[in-house]
Amino acid sequence: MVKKMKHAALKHDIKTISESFEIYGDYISAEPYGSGHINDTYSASFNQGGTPINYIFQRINHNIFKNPPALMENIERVTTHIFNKIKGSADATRHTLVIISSKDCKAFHQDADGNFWRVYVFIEKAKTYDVIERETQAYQAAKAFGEFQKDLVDLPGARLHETIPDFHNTPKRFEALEKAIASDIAGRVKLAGQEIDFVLKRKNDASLLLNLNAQGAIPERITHNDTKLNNVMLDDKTGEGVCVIDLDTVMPGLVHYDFGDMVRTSTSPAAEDEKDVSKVKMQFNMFEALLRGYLTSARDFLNPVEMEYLPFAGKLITMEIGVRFLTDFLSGDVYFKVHREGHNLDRCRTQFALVASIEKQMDQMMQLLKTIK
Ligand code: ADP
Ligand code: GN1
Ligand code: MG
Repeated sequence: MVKKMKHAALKHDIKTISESFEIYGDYISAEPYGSGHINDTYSASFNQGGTPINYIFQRINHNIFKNPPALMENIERVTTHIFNKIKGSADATRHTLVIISSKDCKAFHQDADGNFWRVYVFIEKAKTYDVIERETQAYQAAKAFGEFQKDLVDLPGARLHETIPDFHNTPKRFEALEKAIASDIAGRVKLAGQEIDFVLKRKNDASLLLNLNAQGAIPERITHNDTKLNNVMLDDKTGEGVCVIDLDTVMPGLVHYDFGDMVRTSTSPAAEDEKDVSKVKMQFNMFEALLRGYLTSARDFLNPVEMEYLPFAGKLITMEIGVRFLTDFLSGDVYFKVHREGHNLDRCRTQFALVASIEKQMDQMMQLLKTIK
C-alpha cells in the first residue's frame, strides 16, 4: 500500500509544480537529491495505481544557463536521437533520460517565480558515485561516456546551442582568474598565494587544444562537457553504465573535455573537496581502466591526434576546473554552491594536487596509450 506522507518543508513546492506536468497519480513526497553544484534536484514519489513511482524534478539554474528553452531543445534532440537507436531493446527507458512533458506539451514548465522546471523518469536500480571505489566503475563510466559521444556523431540538424558560451575555453578561464586576482573583490587573494602561483606557471598549456582545433587537427564534435563520475548511473547489480545524465552542457566541444573530466573525477580516491590534499593522487590503475573503457566505445571514431592528447586532457581539464574554483573563491563564491567557509579553495587545492600527480605520471600515461590504442 502506498502511504500518504505529510508534505515536508522544502525550498520549493514540488507538489504544486508537479501539477503542471503530465504525471498521473497522487503526490506522496519529495526530497532534495544528489550532490550537484548547480541545479536544484529533487526525487519525488507519486501513487500511480497503488504503486509509488519516482520522478526527478529539477530547477534549472537560470543565472548560469541563460536560455533554458534552448537548453531543453538540445536535451530533447539528443535524448530522442539516442532513444531512436535503442527503442525496442530491453530497458530502453533506463538507457537515456526520458523527459516528462508539461501539461502544455513542452519539455519544461516556467513557474510563477520565473523558475524553469523539468521532470525526468527516475532511473531505478542504479546509482551515481561521488568518489571512485573500483576499477570497474572507471571502465564502465568511460565506456558509457564514449558510447554517448559515439551515439551523437550522426545527430542530424543544426549545430546544438551553446548553453554556456566558452564553457571549456581554458584561456578565457585564465583571463577570468587574472581579473579576479586584480580586483580582489572579496579580499581573499592573500589566502590563495600558493594556488595562484601554481596555476599561473602553467598558463602556457591553456591554449594547446584550441590551437590544434584551429589548425584542423582535432575536430569539433558533440560532447557532454561535464563527465563527472556522478553524471553517469551505474547498475546496482551488474555495475554496467546504465545512463549518462546531466545533459545541460551537451553542446559542440572537443572529446578531450569529456575524457579530461573523467580523469579529473575518476582517478583520485579523495573527494573533490577533501581538505587533506595528501590523499589526492592520480591512481594509474584507474587511468588505465578509463582509457580502456573509453577506447572500447570511441576507438572507431577518434582520429590519431585526438587519441594522442587524451592523457594531456586529464591535466588540462583538472587545471581548468581548479582555475574555476579558485576564481569563484576570489569572487566571493558566486557560481558553485558552497557548504562551508573556504569550500571553493579546498576544491581548488584538490584539483591542483591532482594536476601535480598527473604531471609526474605523464610519461607512463603516454606509454600506456601507445600500447593499448
Ligand atoms: P546537477 O546538474 O546539479 O549535477 P544532475 O542532473 O547531475 O544535477 O542530478 C543530480 C543527481 O540526481 C545525480 O547525480 C543523480 O544521482 C540523480 N539523478 C539525476 N537524474 C536522475 C534520473 N533520471 N534518475 C535517477 N537519478 C537521477
Ligand atoms: C558543476 O552540475 P555539476 O555539479 O555536475 C559544473 C562543472 C564542474 C563541476 C565541478 C554547469 O557540475 O562544469 O566541472 O561542477 N557545471 C557547470 O564539480 O558549471
Ligand atoms: Mg550532475
